[in-house]
Amino acid sequence: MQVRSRQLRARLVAAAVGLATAVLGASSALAAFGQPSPWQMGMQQSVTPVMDDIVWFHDILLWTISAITAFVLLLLLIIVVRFNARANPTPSRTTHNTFVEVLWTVMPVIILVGIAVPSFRLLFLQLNMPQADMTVKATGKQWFWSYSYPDNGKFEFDSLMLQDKDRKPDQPRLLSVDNEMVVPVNKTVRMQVIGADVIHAFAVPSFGIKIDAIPGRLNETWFKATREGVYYGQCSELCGKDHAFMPIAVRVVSEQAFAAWVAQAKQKYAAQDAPTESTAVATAAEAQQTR
Ligand SMILES: [Cu+2]
Repeated sequence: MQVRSRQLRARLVAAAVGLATAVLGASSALAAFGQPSPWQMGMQQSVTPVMDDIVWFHDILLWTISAITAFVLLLLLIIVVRFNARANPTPSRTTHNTFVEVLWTVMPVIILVGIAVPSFRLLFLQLNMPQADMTVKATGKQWFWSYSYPDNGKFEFDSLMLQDKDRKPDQPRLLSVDNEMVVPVNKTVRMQVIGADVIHAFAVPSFGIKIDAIPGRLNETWFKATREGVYYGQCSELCGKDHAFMPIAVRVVSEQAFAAWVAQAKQKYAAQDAPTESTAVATAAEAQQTR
């Protein structure tokens, strides 16, 4: 019997160790940049100064609210244990304590002001656009994104989610696209975002950006990616039946690679946008009909 219980204990320990390794292993999977990972805790890894600040602010707030919650719980427990009817049959008739009242008014004010200062600093960082090195315009459409690069030549292209059959093994499902948005590393990019049909939202978690794409209104935000790689985001405003299938993929590359991509993109997308012979004929025919 004793042997069996020892075996059982050994098995439980092994299971616990296994679980702990799995959890630790999963948290080390957090090292994956630009996309969510299984068993992820917390937010995606940051690659921009704004997201660094968001993560910092989030962590500070989490510690603050945890401390406040623990403190209130402690007070409640003390009251439950020490001042219940059995432990304290004749209650005190105190109704006032000026010191305590001042304390519980002033302390929250100090905490809120302490939170407000970094909060406004972060808002300012997000909303006050620094001198941009280049601009990318993203247009939300049902249900894909179009990108144009007004500073780099006249080209625009559509970016559609890859279907499973077209996906390579290293491309994440529901996030990979046929034509990625490409930007250079360590450059301040001004993002102009607009909707072509309904309201969408352009969001890339590792960049710390999320902004509505509204028809008839040009919204702006910015980011400065400090690390090369592919970063994924999704439309974050319910926009119709394929809302979940219009991902955003941003490839951050070196300046030289970006220049090479621009040169190639100009040709590739200009060729696609140029009217083909058949559409030209159709337009001519239409023009004649309306005459
Ligand atoms: Cu959308």
